[in-house]
Amino acid sequence: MGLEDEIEAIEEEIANTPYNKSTEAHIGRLKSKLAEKKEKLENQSSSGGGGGYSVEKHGDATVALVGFPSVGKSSLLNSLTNAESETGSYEFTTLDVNPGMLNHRGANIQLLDVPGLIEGAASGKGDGQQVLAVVRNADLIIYVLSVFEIEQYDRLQEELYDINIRVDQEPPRVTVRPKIKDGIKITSSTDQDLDEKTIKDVLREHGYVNADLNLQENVTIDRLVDGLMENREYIPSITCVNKVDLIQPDYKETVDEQLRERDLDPEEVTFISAEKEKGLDALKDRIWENLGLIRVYMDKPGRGVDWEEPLVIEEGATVGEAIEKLGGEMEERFRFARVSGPSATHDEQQVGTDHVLEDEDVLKLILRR
Ligand SMILES: Nc1nc2c(ncn2[C@@H]2O[C@H](COP(=O)(O)OP(=O)(O)OP(=O)(O)O)[C@@H](O)[C@H]2O)c(=O)[nH]1
Ligand SMILES: [Mg+2]
Repeated sequence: MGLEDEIEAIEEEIANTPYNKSTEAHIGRLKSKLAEKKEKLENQSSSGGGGGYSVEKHGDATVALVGFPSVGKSSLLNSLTNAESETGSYEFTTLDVNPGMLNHRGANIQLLDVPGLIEGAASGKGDGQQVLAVVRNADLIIYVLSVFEIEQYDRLQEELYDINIRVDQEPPRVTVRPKIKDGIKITSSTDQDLDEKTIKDVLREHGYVNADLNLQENVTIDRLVDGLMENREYIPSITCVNKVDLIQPDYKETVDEQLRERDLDPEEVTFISAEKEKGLDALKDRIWENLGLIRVYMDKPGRGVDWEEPLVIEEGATVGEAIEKLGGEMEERFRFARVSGPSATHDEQQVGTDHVLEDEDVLKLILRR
């Protein structure tokens, strides 16, 4: 039996096994086996070459637009960035990943227009697997839905889950440390719904014989398996609904209802028209907010504060991390820094490398000669 057949057989068995206390450990073993076999298959096909759609990361962050064919991804990319992605009223216009750069609040955000992945892959007109692999590298996913096809959201979610992207999930708080003897020991900060046997069977299926497992959440089988696998990506998402220029105002309530059915709060969804360039500023702000970035304006010796091109770094970053991003010989020559703005108790506060910066701080580095 080939790997693909084995995977299919396991999937079928999982689907046909009712979940209850007496089958829990069995299902745990099956799901673990499935995860391991899928990883093996993935490694086989990626080492087999075949080119693919690798797009280099550029800028301060990378955002992937995902959606069915013809929902307006290319139109959106073109209206938000400097890119000129082909658009058309027929499907599968884009069969390669098109990058564009969006400059917003001083940050350079790389936007990737990912082709109509689903039908594209099914019809052989694009390589769905490889296209989706590009999405795995993104810092944020934008679901692009057309106003008349909100239900496509379900399918997009499934596709992303299948390629091991966990959208809007925190990584499981699971740590495992292999040992050389004494079997498997479990410590947990909370009560667990899973039986100890299930948890141990899952670990064994992943090849652990002796190990310390620490759980900081009440895990499900899926979360436990995810926590043990290294090929999962945890990426936040936002959703935008395009082509709103085509609906009558009274249809909006229907759309809202369809969103709510999918646990999407209409208030948190951005309604846009890529073609009529409506709602794009709101979308840019949402992108910025969900990337978790901050701007730090550098006060350069003799040149004053550069308000045009801030240093863009992750929320929670320290002065030390800012210096790292600046690169060069700053690190060795650093004596101390002066910070003004939201993170400072007063103007020009003297701080060290462990000071945590905030959005719109002004940073001056005092260096050794
Ligand atoms: N009315 C209206 N039409 C739009 C809007 N955005 C895109 N379109 C049209 O929808 C069609 C498809 O747009 P594309 O941008 O090519 O869609 P896509 O998602 O890139 O499609 P693929 O590349 O095939 O995956 C084109 O005819 C666009 O002109 C919009 O906001 N309103
Ligand atoms: Mg396109």
